[in-house]
Amino acid sequence: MHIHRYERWWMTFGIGMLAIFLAVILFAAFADNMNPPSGMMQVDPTKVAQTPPFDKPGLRRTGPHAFDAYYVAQIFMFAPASIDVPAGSTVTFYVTSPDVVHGFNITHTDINMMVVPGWVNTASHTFRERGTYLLVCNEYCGAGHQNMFGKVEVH
Ligand SMILES: [Cu+2]
Repeated sequence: MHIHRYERWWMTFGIGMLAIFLAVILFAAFADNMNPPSGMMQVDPTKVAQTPPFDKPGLRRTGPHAFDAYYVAQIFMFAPASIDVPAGSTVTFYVTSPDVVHGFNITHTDINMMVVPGWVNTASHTFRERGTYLLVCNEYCGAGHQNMFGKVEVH
């Protein structure tokens, strides 16, 4: 069977690209150790209010400059609505939802998570600059979505 020269170039190019993509994925997985999350925390969405630590959402100090912040995102509020930490603190956020999918986005940081009922999402940020950081829900979650916000005060 005769394959036109240009056709052969395109096939070589296409197969070459697939080989490069595969090499990038394998490199990230094995050399950079980038893997999908495993052992993620789960929580029964119908029992969030009774499940520690989400039965008492809020800030816990874990070290001189370290905090854990446990949040419940629900229609249409965040609990806690506001937290207060000293500048230079690293805060690890743990968020879950008892109802629908919400967003958890803290402005001027790289914290931007999807909050899915049944799962605990987590991310950390070191707040070096003083100020008030706005926390917003950026996943449309219902009629009161625009009222769903909180804040992080860094003093
Ligand atoms: Cu929401």
